[in-house]
Amino acid sequence: MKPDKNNKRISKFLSLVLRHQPEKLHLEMDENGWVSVEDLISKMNKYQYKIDLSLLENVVATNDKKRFSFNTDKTKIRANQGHSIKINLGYEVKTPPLKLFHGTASKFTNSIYKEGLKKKNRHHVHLSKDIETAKKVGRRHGKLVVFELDTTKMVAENIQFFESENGVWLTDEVPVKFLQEIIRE
Ligand code: HQG
Repeated sequence: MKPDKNNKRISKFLSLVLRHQPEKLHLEMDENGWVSVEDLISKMNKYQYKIDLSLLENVVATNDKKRFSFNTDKTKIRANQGHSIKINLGYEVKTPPLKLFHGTASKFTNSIYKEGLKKKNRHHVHLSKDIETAKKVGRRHGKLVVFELDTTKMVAENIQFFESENGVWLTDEVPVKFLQEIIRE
């Protein structure tokens, strides 16, 4: 298998166990989402994934969306965002850029216009800093629709934002009144 293909396969598996199902590998995860690197490597090797620390470092460093981080001494690893399991990422409330975007699909917009953006099975609603990223995120789901958010009004109403380690903006929900549709393909 080509190295980049193998990296992708490992990255997908890491997303699964670090965001959604640590129990699949019987990994112990702390309340901030960290698991032991040593334990992860040893259990992945027992589960059809041939991996050592240098390959894991390579997967983390080359991941297209910087999905994972090590702690400073590289004894622990976690996913930066995107979890469905309950953990506390410990991100601090931060003032967002003036505009943020959310890419989605046309099949969801009836419901979005009724109830606003909801976090569904993730921890937060995910928002993009630029339109191009929002387009990519939205196209994963179907025919693209992009919303622009008026973050100034949202902050004025005490809605909190967080920025993940890899530059994704997160919030709990976005009521309809803050959404403006800017693209429908
Ligand atoms: C939609 C990827 C109906 C929402 C990306 C989205 C991102 C509603 C879908 C990250 C709704 C959930 C997250 C409502 C929201 N009614 N549908 N009221 N409110 N939705 O995948 O934002 O590759 O959980 O619009 O890059 O698409 O995983 O969220 O379409 O950063 O690292 O429900 O996932 O990163 O879909 O993507 P998702 P998302 P990774």
